[in-house]
Amino acid sequence: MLERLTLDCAGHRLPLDRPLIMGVLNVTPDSFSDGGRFAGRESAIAHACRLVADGADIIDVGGESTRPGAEPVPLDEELERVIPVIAALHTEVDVAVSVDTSKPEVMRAAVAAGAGMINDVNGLRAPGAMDVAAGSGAAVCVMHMQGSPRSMQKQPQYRDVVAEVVAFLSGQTEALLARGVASDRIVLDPGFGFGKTLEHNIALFRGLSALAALGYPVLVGVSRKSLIGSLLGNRPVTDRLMGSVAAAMLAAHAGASILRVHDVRETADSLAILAALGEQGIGEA
Ligand code: HH2
Repeated sequence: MLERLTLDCAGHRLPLDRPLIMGVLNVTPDSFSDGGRFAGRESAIAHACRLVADGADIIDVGGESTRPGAEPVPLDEELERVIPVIAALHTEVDVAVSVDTSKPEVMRAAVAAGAGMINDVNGLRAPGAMDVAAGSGAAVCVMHMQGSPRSMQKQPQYRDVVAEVVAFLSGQTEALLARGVASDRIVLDPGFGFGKTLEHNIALFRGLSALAALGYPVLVGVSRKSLIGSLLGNRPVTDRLMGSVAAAMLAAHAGASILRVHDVRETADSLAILAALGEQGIGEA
């Protein structure tokens, strides 16, 4: 189904013949599962190096929490949080660095500091975001979100969640292509937990193949999210590891190309088993 063999991250080409692991690096005081743990520059860089050693292919640096109810972070503050870390990682680690932002100014500065991917939970809807992303040379992950973090979980509503998410992502893809973005720079993400009820999330997960059918790599981010907690009888965020890894493996099996996770080592181990004992591995034995 996937038509492309590599993802172009500003010249750093990532292979797409196996699921890639995107390790989460939140340089925020308030992220839902690890807020404050890596907010200092030294601890952020040390954690990124640990994620790379554990098997991350991409490090996703975010300076603004997008958990339900989160307040927006002022531009200067977000720049101050993420740019020095991205600049340091550009020289210190040998994997692609992604910036998790919805602000065009942060996108531009992050790419100048060495980011090879722009990851926008707002799907490039901010004025100017589409043009900055298009002109950057970086890979672009376009995510679907209904509403904004402050209010998105209040009463999300869809007539057909899979069809509506696919239509939004395909429209944004057309707009990127029209601005001259090569198709090997585009990644699509249905946005689990962003303006979706548990039922919406389940429908989207089961409908991943409809999204993959657009022909672009699909990113899945379910790590430690409340959807996992709900499916396990309202488990706290500290006790969602096994559920997160199981969901990531199912996503990989359904064709996801990038898994955005906090627990890189456990995900990498599970992917190794999937590769060795999954259908292809047995056929090759
Ligand atoms: N989820 C989060 C943040 N960024 N980006 C993409 N493409 N897909 C996702 O599912 C996604 C994302 C939320 O997780 P986290 O970064 O751990 O939390 P917070 O937003 O509270 O910092």
